[in-house]
Amino acid sequence: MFDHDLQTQPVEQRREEQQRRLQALIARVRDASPQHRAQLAGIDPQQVTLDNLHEIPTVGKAELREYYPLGMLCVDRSELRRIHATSGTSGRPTIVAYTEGDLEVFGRTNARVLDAAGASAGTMVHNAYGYGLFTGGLGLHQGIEHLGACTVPVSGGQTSRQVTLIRDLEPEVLLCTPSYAATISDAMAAEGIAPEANSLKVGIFGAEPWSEGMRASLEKGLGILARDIYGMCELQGPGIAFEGRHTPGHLFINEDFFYPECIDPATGQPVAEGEVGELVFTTLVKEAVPVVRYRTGDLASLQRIEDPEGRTLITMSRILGRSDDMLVIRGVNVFPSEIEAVLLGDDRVATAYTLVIDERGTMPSLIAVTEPTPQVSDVPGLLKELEGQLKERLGISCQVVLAEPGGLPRTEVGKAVRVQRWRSGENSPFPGLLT
Ligand code: DLL
Repeated sequence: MFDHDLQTQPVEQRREEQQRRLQALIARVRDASPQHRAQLAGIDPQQVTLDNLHEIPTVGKAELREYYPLGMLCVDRSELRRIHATSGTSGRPTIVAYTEGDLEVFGRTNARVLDAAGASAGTMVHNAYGYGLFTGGLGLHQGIEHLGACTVPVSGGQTSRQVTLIRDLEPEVLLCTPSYAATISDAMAAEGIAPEANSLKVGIFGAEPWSEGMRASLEKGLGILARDIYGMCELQGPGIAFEGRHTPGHLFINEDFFYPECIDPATGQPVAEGEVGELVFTTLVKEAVPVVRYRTGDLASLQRIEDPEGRTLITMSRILGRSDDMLVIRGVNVFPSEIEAVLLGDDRVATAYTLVIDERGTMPSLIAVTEPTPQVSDVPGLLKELEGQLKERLGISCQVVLAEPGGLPRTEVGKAVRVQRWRSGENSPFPGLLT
């Protein structure tokens, strides 16, 4: 196991180190930037412990925006080695920066991710996460090099070239978003490459939500083991947490570098182990832009498990949703991942889908648009069955509509956009969708 001693050390021993790192972090950043000064005013680093950390105020995306671009920087500019940013749906992107030391941690934590999925020195890794300001491509690249494996730094897009490279270079590992993996899987099928005939053994997918239905579909379509990776730009990028080969559903958190808490998003109070709440992280060793108690907006639970491979790192569940992407349809909370789980659990429809919130009437209603696969013979029966399953799972009705095969947008670069709003007076978001 890569970094074996640190990944398997006794929990108490790690806790002592986390405690030391926490106090050193607070002492180091307290006066280092205007944001940290405001957040940590009056706090004595010696008094901060892992047990009372939750009394320190949190920070969130709003602060990162306020101190844009580098107002949270805690080192001299001359110490910076790289800049990354989130795409940002509107307005200013979030800028993050890395020192030499931060890049070393970036590589090391992502090497743990790759190792847990079965990669090692000598493995060839097809890296189709986007390169550039997005942290996915270069972050995992750093991990592959750290592990001593070989990178095919292809980035996203140009799917037919991706398929050619996979066929000709025979990599064992595929890295990309789950939605792009679905696009690659469809393109391989269209070229007549059977799942068992490709060289791929494992895919490490993340950067966007994906369900167990999507996992099953990717594992079947690509003939691989599909594993989850979690991260975010504000903390570092990829490499915060990862599933092991034997622990699907549980992501080990690199907690010696990223200390996790789970809080009730409404009250801010810690929730019990195993209970769902919002993840909050403190970057224990980050130098350039450290964050103390960063609210991620991501909902999950924390749990200690027995790892057959011996890791003692705490785990998080897969991301169950974001505190801000929950749809409220006629008073019912609906997470897009719930709908995905139903649609992708059915072999008769394709992995591409989009949700339309129909806001033309007095009350919004939900339409799921998907595509049939060639084996569907009874379309009305299929729609009725899917609508029944969705009603049972969501507690409200969701109409299901089929687009022409190939009619829905496929992800090529960036993250999948799964939810569209259809407002009064607008044309249907998809040709062929009922009006
Ligand atoms: O998406 C970093 C990353 C790159 C992670 C490659 C994994 C692989 P951001 O662009 O800042 O960073 O987006 C972070 O994406 O707060 C989650 O809401 C979501 N997200 C990331 N990974 C997962 C995942 C990268 N495995 C935001 N499951 C996070 C669900 C995820 N959501």
